[in-house]
Amino acid sequence: MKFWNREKETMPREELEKLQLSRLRETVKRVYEKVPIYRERMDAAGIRPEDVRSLSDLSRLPFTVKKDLRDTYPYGMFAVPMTDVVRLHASSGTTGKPIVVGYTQKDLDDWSEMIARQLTAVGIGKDDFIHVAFGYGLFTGGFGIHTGAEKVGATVIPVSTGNTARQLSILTDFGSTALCCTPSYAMYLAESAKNAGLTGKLSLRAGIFGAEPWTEEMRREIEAGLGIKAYDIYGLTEVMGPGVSYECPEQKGMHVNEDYFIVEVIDPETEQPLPYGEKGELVFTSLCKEAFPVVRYRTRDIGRVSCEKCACGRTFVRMSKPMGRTDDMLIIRGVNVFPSQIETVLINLGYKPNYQIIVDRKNNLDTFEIKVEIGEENFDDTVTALVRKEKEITAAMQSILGIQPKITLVNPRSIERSEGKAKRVVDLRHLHD
Ligand code: DLL
Repeated sequence: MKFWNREKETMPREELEKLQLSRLRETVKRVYEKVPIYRERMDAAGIRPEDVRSLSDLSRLPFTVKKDLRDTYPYGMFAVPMTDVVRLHASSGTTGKPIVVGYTQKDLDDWSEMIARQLTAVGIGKDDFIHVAFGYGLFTGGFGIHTGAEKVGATVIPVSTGNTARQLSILTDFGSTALCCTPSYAMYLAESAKNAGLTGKLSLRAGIFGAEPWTEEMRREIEAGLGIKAYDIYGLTEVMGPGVSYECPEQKGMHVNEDYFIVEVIDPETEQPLPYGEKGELVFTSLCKEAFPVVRYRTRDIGRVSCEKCACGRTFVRMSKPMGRTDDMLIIRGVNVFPSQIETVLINLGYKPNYQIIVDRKNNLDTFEIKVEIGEENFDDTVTALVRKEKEITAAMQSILGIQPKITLVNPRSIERSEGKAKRVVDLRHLHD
């Protein structure tokens, strides 16, 4: 088993919790002194930094939510002077202002350490050519992975997104051995490689994918399509970017970098902490961040955390793949629907995960359509065969979702491919409000 930092990654729990507590106390003290919104909230809750005496006191601190970051746009939650900030990233909200986060040089060093941990864990190092097809820019994916990849001494190819034909020639000519991008773009690259007759001709052997939900079924598709092992990585701009948690070769959840973050699980309705093992909203507190510390940041991501021992030897807890976001979940005619359920059904029936969900409202009733792309091989199918397929998908969806969508089969390659995060859902209901 390979480790970038064995001492930290396998730290006995007791020692780790001691370290977490001292770092938590420092963080809380710093935000109280430097960031007005934290001080106001803590004063209102009647808690002072010195009241944090054990890790369980964390649950007495107020939550931080995305709106707080918007309300203090752009730099209102920074805890160091701008002269110490060496980089900014931002997350583009679909509505309103983006949120802006900053990093000191130490923050960037810590971030690359976290990426280096995963790369090393999955056997990517000096000998590798890492093809980074995450976007470089305000999005954290490109630069985040980049510096960690340099840290392990790999040859980094900063391709960024776009121009799939060029991506394919770089993959081929430069001999990329590892690929980092969104899972939906990895699928598209696999499909494009196949169409270009490149299947089996690439040197790729591993990939690290994240930034959007993807199912185990999708993992198998990517692995088969590109002939690689595919690993998951999780993170979010507000908390840091990619690398908050990472999959090890056991692939039974993502290890949270617990010397840098504390993860809690809460009931999103009651806001009460839940024991590890139960499903709920993930909440993160940073322990080392200087420029943009976060205390109890509510991610809206729904998942589970397991503290069972991992066979890899890491003592960090593992989080499940986020099962969707509280704000991604669709409520259609009163039924909760997650796009990941739809993806699972389609792949299990032998379709590629090229689909789009369209929700609208007619005569005060929700309409629910799923466009599903057929494969090239079905292009010449008879109408009867296609109708049979639609019926089969409809029945499978009905049994899993508990609600019946209208299934529309569409031509191969007619659903727009994404270079970054896929846009699976078109919800038009707000137009009628
Ligand atoms: O997506 C950071 C990132 C870049 C992660 C590259 C991994 C790789 P945001 O754009 O702020 O940051 O989006 C964060 O994306 O709250 C999750 O809902 C979702 N997400 C991120 N990673 C995963 C994953 C980046 N592995 C939001 N599985 C998060 C499922 C993920 N969802």
